[in-house]
Amino acid sequence: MGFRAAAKTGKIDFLAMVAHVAAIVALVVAGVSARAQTADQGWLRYSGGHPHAAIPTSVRALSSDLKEQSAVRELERGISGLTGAKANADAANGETVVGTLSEVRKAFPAIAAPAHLGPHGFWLKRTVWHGSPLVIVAGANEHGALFGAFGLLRRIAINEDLTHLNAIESPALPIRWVDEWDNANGTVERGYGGRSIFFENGHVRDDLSAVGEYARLLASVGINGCNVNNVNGAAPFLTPDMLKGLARIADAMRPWGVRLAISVDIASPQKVGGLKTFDPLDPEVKAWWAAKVAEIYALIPDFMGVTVKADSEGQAGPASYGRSPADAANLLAGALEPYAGVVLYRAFVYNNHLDYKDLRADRARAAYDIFHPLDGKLLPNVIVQIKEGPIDFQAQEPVSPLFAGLRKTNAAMELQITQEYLGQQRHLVYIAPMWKQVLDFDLRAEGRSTPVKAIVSGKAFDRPLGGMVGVSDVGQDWLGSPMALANLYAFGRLAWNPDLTAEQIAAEWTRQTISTDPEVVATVDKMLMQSWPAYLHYTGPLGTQTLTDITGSHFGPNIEASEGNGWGQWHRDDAKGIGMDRTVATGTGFAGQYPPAVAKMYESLATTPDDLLLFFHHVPYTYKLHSGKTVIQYFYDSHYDGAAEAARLGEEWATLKGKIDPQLFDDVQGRLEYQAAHAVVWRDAIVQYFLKQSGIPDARGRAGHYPGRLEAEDAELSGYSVIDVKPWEDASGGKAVACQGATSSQGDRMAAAPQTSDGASASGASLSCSAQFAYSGPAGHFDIAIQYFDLQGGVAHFTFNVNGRAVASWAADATLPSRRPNGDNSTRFTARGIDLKPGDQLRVEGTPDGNDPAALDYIEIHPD
Ligand code: GCW
Repeated sequence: MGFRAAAKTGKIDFLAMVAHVAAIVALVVAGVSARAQTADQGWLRYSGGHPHAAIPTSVRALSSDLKEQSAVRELERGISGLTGAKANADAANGETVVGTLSEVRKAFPAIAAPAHLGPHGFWLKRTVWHGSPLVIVAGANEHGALFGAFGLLRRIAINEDLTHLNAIESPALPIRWVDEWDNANGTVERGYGGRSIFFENGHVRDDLSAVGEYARLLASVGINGCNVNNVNGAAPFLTPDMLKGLARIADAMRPWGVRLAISVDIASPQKVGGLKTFDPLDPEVKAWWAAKVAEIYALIPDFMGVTVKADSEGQAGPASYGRSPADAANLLAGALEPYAGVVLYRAFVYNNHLDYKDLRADRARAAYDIFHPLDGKLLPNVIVQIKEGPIDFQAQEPVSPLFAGLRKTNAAMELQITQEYLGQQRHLVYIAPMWKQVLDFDLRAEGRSTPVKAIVSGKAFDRPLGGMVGVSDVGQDWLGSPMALANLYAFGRLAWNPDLTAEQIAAEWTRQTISTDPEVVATVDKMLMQSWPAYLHYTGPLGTQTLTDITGSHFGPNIEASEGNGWGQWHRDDAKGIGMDRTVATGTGFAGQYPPAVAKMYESLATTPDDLLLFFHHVPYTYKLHSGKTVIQYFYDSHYDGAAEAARLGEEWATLKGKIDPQLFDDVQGRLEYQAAHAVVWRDAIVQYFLKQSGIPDARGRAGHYPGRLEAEDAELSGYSVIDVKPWEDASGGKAVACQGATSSQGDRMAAAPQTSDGASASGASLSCSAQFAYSGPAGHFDIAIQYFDLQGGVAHFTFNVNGRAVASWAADATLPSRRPNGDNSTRFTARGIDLKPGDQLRVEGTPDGNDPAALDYIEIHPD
């Protein structure tokens, strides 16, 4: 879980601390890399303090089935870990028995068992048998029994009273998958948790122990499928060698009931099979797939199926032959049908060369326009996998209208657990509240209540299949951030039971992962629940989507990146107003894709909720929201509020010091400090951009005014030269300084030829630059934030001096996106508790390294 914190703090004695901290960091890093990757690092900690005499520690299975055996091992490990009692202590104290419902009936004929359990469901019962306690973990089948074991352990871990335990559960959705976007070379597309646990160097890894642990984590929350490879570039996964490796992955997951699925490239018959064509209607192509699928099932008898991305973002598809997605989906479905395999055909099909000038063009329309006409034409083992919103995992979108547009077709909802557009695990964003909004949204199809959760469970339109698919993208550091695991947990829990609330799930996760201390639980849950609204507030509210660099990192602010190109993630801002007109009357007509009641709501400005206003309407900046505020003022306010909310997350976490695991405390504290600083980068970028664009001042006087801020470009520079940052809004005032040979408006060629400093630096370094600021405020005690750009491709060093004395020094060694100075890598170091008086000289010295020119944006001085 090593986190290279990008936001740093320092005291006046910082230099002395550096060596000490470095030593600790080295120890921690060594410890982490030596430590195996296990599910215990997730929520399966099973740490003590839960005396549960009610649960006998003697555990046995009623059959030799693999999943029942896993259940027994997990119960032994979990009960002893949680209660402190030795496993299998004494059968005379009763026993915990695992089996299927029919096995249980046979073994305990006198006990009244439920007549029926839903598919994969379970029954947990505490009773007395021949005078001793008996706990029954009974599944509808062996898989249900395994889920039951985890269900029992969860109840112990969250301190439920189990004396009268008698519970029945079954999953609401049949398909509960995670998708991984892993590439054969070991990278993970949009993964922020390190390299692949499945692949390296073009092959399946030799050591798959992490895969087994991952499957254990997944099983514990009811997940039953895992697609292990990227939907992009999937052809190499069908070679004979790769299939053998994939069979080993399936073996590693099998004890936990997690079945393997893979992404396939629809052009594989040509790319892998050497055929001249991949036309889905060609008989040779059909035969090729039949043979390939037979080869797969010979190796992996419980193979679950395939996922397809076709005719989308450069992936080949049936359109090459004038065929429809139904032709391609049915081709694969036909091949998989004899083995009961399924096809998850992604509805993420759109033209990424749209004409920006065409006010009727709209990417949001694509999924419905393409798939609605195919309703009823897809085979029963095809499931259309629909992203939760019509664009692409934005911080906020309306629900995809396609959920209501397929009534004779199975549908699954795809969402992202990995935080591609939600701060990439560097920001704390608990996504369950957003998923809940989607699941609970009532599309009013056929004029009746049809919430998305009823559609994807198959109930609303009486479909046999349906589900939820979460793009998880774990790596060798799981999700990269320990708090982000709450999202993986929440995904599984919601796929099992979409009626749970986000708060309930947060509390369950916190109790299992961090502490059962009610104060800790309350604080962590509050933070989790605040985190998505906060992120929305500082990144792009009112339905503008995430105002990020959509053609690059998808991380930092970049407002115009979505405009003027063919990608269609437009918000259409200009000097007068902002928003996409998606109405039927005057816009793209997207609103009309919803069933009538919802279409009517979005068609009218008066009834569109404020939080999606700009997704559906283009309005002047002066347009008044339902709240009475103008759009522009809302932009200013929400960004200031959002940044303050982000800062509050850190303050709340600080109250947990001494109450939770110290390593976790420090790790998360570093991340939250970074997040608070990056929220300021977001705030300033968006606020200054729209101030300039609209020309309308902030009624509260904040936009464009930064108390205590001194711009680097106004400082006395030695060696540093002024650069234009791109996009301009990512630097305070649009400019920064870089220690480089020549000014580059692109931020290119940085640090090509660092200049010799004036020689007065405390470190005596010869290749550094400096920016000197004269302090003119009142005397006092201050925190001084130094905002700089931490680029990839080099580790620049900084020193901060007051009146020639070095008070802090640090390395720009964070792993943030981009090789150019911009909002992806704008970050800060805060020197705390510094005494200043008028006339003091503050100096930042930057020493470039490699591609990193020690670029500096500003310093900001605040009373501490
Ligand atoms: O959000 C976008 C991502 C791509 C991804 C694509 C998809 C796998 O930026 O990285 O490709 O969605 O969902 O297919």
